[in-house]
Amino acid sequence: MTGPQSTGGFSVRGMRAVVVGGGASGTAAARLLAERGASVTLTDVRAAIDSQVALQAAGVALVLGSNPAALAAGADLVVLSPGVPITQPAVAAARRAGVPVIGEIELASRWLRGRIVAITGTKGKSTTTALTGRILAEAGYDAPVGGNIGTPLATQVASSTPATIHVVEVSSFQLETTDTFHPWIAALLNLTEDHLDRHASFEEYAAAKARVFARQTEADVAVVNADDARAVAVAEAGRARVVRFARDARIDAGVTVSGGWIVERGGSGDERLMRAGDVRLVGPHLLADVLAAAAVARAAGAPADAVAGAVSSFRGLEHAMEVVGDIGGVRFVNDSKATNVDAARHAIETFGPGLVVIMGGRFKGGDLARLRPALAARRATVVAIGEAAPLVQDALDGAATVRLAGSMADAVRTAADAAAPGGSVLLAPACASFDMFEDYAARGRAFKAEVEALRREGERRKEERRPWREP
Ligand code: UMA
Repeated sequence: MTGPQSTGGFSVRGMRAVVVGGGASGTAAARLLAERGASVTLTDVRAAIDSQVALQAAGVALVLGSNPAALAAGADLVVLSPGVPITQPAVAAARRAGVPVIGEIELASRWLRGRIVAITGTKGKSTTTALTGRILAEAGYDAPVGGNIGTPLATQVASSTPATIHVVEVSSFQLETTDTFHPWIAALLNLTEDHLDRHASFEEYAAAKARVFARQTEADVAVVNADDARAVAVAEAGRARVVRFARDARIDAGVTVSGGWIVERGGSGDERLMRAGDVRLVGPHLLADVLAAAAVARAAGAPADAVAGAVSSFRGLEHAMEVVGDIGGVRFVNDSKATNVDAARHAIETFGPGLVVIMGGRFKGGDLARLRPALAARRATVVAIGEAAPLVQDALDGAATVRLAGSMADAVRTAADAAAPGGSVLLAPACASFDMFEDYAARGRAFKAEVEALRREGERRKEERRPWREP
């Protein structure tokens, strides 16, 4: 077990720090830098940002409407929000001028006093991160959850103690701008094509993910999915002790399912952690997330009853295979988080015949045609939305009946019309949301609101059909 992450001597006192991006991450970074004595300027291409007033009150100067290259190039330190690519002109100018450029995760991690558990992978990060946090909390640890899941790591610095275990979801965007980031336990859940609109190639994306292990030593732990050969290769290239979890592959050691139990397999046999049937999440890919969280939490020292207690009471995250409701025998499921082709395929494979899938949005790359077998096997209907609708239609026509919809309201109604009782309507976009929504959460909420509107309409119609009676 290595000690806390803190690199101790890092100071920004008196430095001119420039933060690029004024969303959640940049705002938290700017506040932290100001608290630590830097002279901070935050820049955003938007003309106005939500945190404007709070930032000004914290002494942060704002440059809005553009990200001037000269501002970044004249700084002592540039801190990036994950949504800002390192190839962006102002950032590239800073790098050319020799200014250190780091991300908010890297910045925050330099000041943490506790240890870091980092969870990355193409899919399942948020579910695994949330569940790991719950298991560790159940085991009595101070284990705040943050990072890509929503709460910036920078907001955890002030309350970090040597006993804290920071459970951090890290994206490839965040890992790209790390340098000294050193997780005690790092997990790689899987590795498939994603974010190819931002990373130049799959290799570059995989290299960003591999950075989660880069600073680990023999005293650290690398948790990896034994069902994913590419992920295993990346984990094994690091120095940390590798701990496996597997839903399908046969493993000699690690966390897996055997005889209806989730077990930890070791030299002295299988230790039963909990009954697999007590997992409340929908879909085999979410079972893999449970195994990952159990493996991470066990490596951190959690006892079996903490795993069983936290997992059996966990009903999953909003927008991740979230069962929204049932209308006329049709189940509506919100998997707005399925923003790439593989995640959508996993979601689709969870269902039986007669499935209707709402798909589309802003295309991020990947091969949509890979969904054809799963859709054909379910005699599925696809309702295509957003910018990618023509791409979806071209890629899937023939394997599924494809219909087009101009809005989420239209999509939910078209999907409901196409579905038969006993069937399901699944929102699994395989695309990003930014063409129609602020983010995937807004898309998921829009889906749920439309399902609710549909349910109310149905009830109203039922009411109207009732024979009129004298009051
Ligand atoms: N901006 C610029 N210049 C640019 C690009 C963007 O000024 O060149 C500005 C935008 O105008 C905007 C701000 O930067 O105001 C947005 O920053 P951001 O995109 O980094 O978003 P944040 O609100 O800071 O949220 C980020 C993560 N967003 C992304 O990685 C895109 C959130 O992950 C994370 O929860 C949050 O930090 C806290 O850590 C979201 C996400 O979609 C959930 N992640 C991707 C995913 O999971 O697939 C990686």
